[in-house]
Amino acid sequence: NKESSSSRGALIVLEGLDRCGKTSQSGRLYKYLEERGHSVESWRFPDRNTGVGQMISSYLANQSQLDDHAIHLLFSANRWEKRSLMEEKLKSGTTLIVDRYSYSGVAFSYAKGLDIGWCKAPEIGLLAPDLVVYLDISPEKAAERGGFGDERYEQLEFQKKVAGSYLALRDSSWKVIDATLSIEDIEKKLREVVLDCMKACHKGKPLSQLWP
Ligand code: 2DT
Repeated sequence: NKESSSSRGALIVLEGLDRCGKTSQSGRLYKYLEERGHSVESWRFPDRNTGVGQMISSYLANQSQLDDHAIHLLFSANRWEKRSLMEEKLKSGTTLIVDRYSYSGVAFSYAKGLDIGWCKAPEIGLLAPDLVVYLDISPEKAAERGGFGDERYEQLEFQKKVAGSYLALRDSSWKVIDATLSIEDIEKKLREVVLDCMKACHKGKPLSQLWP
């Protein structure tokens, strides 16, 4: 029918501090949607598979040093190099579950002290998510979860600043889920907001661009 032939996928973004459970929840959500026959893909940023992604990866592993502005622009470029594929997928009806997006880009660089307007500028024109889910956990609680890893940024003091940045970025459209609930409860809440969003996109909610 007419509606299904023009229906598009949803751009769903998961954000939150390191160790908030984003990655395992996106995996569970992907499996759930896939098993129900939805066309869905699981994406993440940084996408470490591209040339830019490899530069980012070596920076995060402390194997290279870069000016804060330079690495910020690389993270943004890493989204720009995936933009056309992203649009193609969404328009052809595939829902994308994306682990981190422009909000991580701004939150981490702003936490270093860069100007927030400057941080947002290179993201203008990227596709705006249809849904942003924030998995909410305090930096202290996140740190208790077996500690952080060895990558740059994975330190309590810095994570506290990132939490502050996310607060500055959050708006009323974000769905905030308490990340200290059980895995199953989080999964259930996540499915609800995601299915609602997918329905709206199927019904013709237009794709839009950052920053709305
Ligand atoms: P993962 O541990 O999720 O792979 O993230 N980051 C991420 C930024 O500073 N800017 C960005 O634009 C993005 C997407 C967050 C690796 C680290 O990179 C940070 C944690």
